[in-house]
Amino acid sequence: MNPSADHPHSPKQVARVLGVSESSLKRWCDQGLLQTTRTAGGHRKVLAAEVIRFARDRGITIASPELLGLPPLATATESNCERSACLLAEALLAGDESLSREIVFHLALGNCPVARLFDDVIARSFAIIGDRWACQRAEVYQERRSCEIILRTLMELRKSQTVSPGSLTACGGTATGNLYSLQTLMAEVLLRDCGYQATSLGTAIPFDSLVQAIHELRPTLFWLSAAHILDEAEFLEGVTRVSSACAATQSALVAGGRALTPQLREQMIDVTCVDNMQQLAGFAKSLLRVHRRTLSSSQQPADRTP
Ligand code: B12
Repeated sequence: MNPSADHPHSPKQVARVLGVSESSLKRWCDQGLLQTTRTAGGHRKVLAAEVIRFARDRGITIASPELLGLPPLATATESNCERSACLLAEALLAGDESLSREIVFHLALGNCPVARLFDDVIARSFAIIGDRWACQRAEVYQERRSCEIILRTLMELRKSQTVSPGSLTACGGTATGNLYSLQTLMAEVLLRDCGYQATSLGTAIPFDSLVQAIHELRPTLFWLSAAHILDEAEFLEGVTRVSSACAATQSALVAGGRALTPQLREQMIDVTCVDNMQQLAGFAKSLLRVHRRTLSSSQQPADRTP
């Protein structure tokens, strides 16, 4: 089955996908709740993206996602993530925003942890797109358009997140010369998912300004995203200043990105370097536990201490 968004499905097939009766399905189409198209022969059809949108808006669990070419919801297994990454790469290269968005939300609202969605589905789909570009089977505009689609989709995911007031804070971004925005937005959405009041400061920020941000915002956690480094010596000098600013404000400093070679990591003092979003989630959650423990022990009434 070709799982593209514009693959039309008959009401009978959609009823099976949603696990409902054909009559209910036809009634929803009649009521215009489910957008349909007509074939040349006048038969009603429903597009995959519309089925996923309808199910999500009505809180209907998709009984047979595989009939839409989507992986089963239940488990974020390796093969499901691999299949979703391929599906997403095809949708992005085709510029199909609605299917790309639905795939991401389908997984995010299913049981796929956000960190795995970012590492094993979205990052992997961009590796596929990067390989296609590298062997001239994809155009630069397709790569850039894919970035824009995923940036908008992650912004929408961010909008659907709520973080309770008084939560620990986090902020971060990329330094001068680094134009990559996907990774720092991912860090923001992931840390919000972990319960932090997290804000991405954006891209290509001079180190002086990053240092100023740390002193002014005093985050519990500060992240540095390094997908591209213009000048390694300058970068290391900048990281040293960021690291001492974090020491002064007791902010935990974490860095990630393909440009962080092992040689560079060795020279980055008091910086926790991670390889992916799952490691960032692990780091953030352990920091949260430490803070909660400190908080609860500081709230212990003095007289209760033995
Ligand atoms: C999209 C893209 C761009 C876009 C980015 C747009 C955007 N809005 O972000 C733009 C157009 C900016 C770009 C520019 C360039 N690019 Co480019 N780009 C890519 C592409 C296609 C995808 C990269 C991407 O965003 N992946 C999605 C992210 C989420 O995945 P990721 O980076 O792997 O990140 C994961 C982990 O590394 C980790 N992680 C990464 N960063 C961080 C940060 C933190 C805090 C944490 C916790 C984790 C973490 O978690 C992420 C999720 O798993 C790759 C191809 C590929 N194979 O990947 C080429 C690629 C990376 N680009 C490349 C190059 C050379 C460039 C340029 C230098 C080209 C040029 N000469 O101008 C410029 C540099 C621009 C600059 N000064 O910053 C090369 C890099 C080669 C190398 N040896 O490293 C690649 C591999 C293309 C190629 N095949 O040659 N690029």
